[in-house]
Amino acid sequence: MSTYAIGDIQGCAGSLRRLLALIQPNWSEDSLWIAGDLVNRGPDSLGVLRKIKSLQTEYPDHVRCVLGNHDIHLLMAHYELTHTRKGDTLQSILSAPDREELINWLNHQPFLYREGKYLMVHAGLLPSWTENQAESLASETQRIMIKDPRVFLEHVYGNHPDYWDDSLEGIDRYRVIINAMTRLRFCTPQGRMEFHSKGQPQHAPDGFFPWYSVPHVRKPDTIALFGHWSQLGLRRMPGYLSLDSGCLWEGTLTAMRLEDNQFFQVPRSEY
Ligand SMILES: [Mn+2]
Repeated sequence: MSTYAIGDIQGCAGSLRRLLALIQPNWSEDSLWIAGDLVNRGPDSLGVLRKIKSLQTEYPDHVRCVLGNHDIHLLMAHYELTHTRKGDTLQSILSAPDREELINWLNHQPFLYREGKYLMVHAGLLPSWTENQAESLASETQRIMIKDPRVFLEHVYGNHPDYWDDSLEGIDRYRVIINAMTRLRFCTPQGRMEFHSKGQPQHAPDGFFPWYSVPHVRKPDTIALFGHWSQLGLRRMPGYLSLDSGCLWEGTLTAMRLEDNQFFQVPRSEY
């Protein structure tokens, strides 16, 4: 039984095909975990979304996926709450005959997946969150979003408040949860988030640190899997595994086998 964790695919359907051919999952026992940002910027967002949806539909207990910031951007574009931006490759999905089914499927993906000692999010976790709290905040947010995605997403964009407080309510509460789980790279030891810097972890703005390098209250034997940070790249650290090996940026697409930390890589492909 093997679990393969994959970082940001971002529409690189050809690389995904080659990676699946390389690892050849045995679907009766192996699992595939995907750390979000299935779509956008790469050449075939529609192909990736269809592939992962069909795999999860066929093997629901073996394919796990969390939402990333580009996936949220797609949902917002679908509900006409935002315009697509230069460089976006979402139009193929928005024009697809199966658009409604694809969006509905994406809408039902969680912000966090937890199994055993692993917690998978797209971007990060705040230092004051226990693993139980992070899991319950993620499912609370998902429940609210599923109820009425258009109304929920209309107010969810924004950088403030930029810190967590247990007493936060309403849209402020969900904005902090979603920003941490889908956009976070740098924060202060107190958990104040910064959203402008995308560079290498050593280039943190003054007073900020990579979120995984400040002390967290989570149990030390848990491992957070995340993507979102191509400048950080594939990196194994005590308690953390960074999975975005920059497929989109001339890098590679990586599957890390969690049981033995062996990794499998394919190069970026043009289709
Ligand atoms: Mn991302």
